[in-house]
Amino acid sequence: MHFSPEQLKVYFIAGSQNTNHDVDELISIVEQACQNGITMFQYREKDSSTLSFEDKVAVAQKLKAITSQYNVPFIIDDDIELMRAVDADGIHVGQDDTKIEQVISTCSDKIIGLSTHDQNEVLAANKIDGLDYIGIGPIFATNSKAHVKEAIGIDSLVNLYRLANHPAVAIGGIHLNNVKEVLATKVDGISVISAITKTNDFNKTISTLKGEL
Ligand code: TZP
Ligand code: MG
Repeated sequence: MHFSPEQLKVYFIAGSQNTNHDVDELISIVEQACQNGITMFQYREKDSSTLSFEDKVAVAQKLKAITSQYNVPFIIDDDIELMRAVDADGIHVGQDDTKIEQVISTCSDKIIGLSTHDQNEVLAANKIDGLDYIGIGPIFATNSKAHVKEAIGIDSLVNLYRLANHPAVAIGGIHLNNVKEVLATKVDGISVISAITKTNDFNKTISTLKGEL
């Protein structure tokens, strides 16, 4: 799938560890998120995940069948083998994951994303040709990621986004009560786990994350 920065607007991330290891619940949430307007989805099976590679392939195939109906790019977190097994649309890696150079050299046909946290990481990302977007965060404190780095806050987001020469998505602790501050920075998109996995009103939550409400 061709990448466009518009696809970053509401970038939903989830794996079975975010639904108490209930895969059916995960699939149902992704379907409702797609129906209500997410623009990108990342399957992130990490932290306390208990799925085998074969399990992940089976789940990823089901998720991709859903996202593709809605033209939502299907991204895999840090697993080139899984991405190839299901022919996902892209891959996202963090600084301690598969090396971005390896991703760039082997996945140039795919959408490629990289997480960044500080000025050095953003400046290093600026030099990477073939990188489609960066994540900047965590913006606020979050419980959704193990070994999460320190929250950087809105002012640092503004500074890092100004330095960045790739499109960027803000991530970490973004909820309906603070998303307006993040949208005001004019970053390309908002990325969330729990704001969507824990919502009971998908339409309101996703519209608010888009800045429509
Ligand atoms: N990377 C940095 S913070 C984070 C990830 C995957 C977790 C975001 O989850 P939430 O629930 O939106 O704070
Ligand atoms: Mg590419």
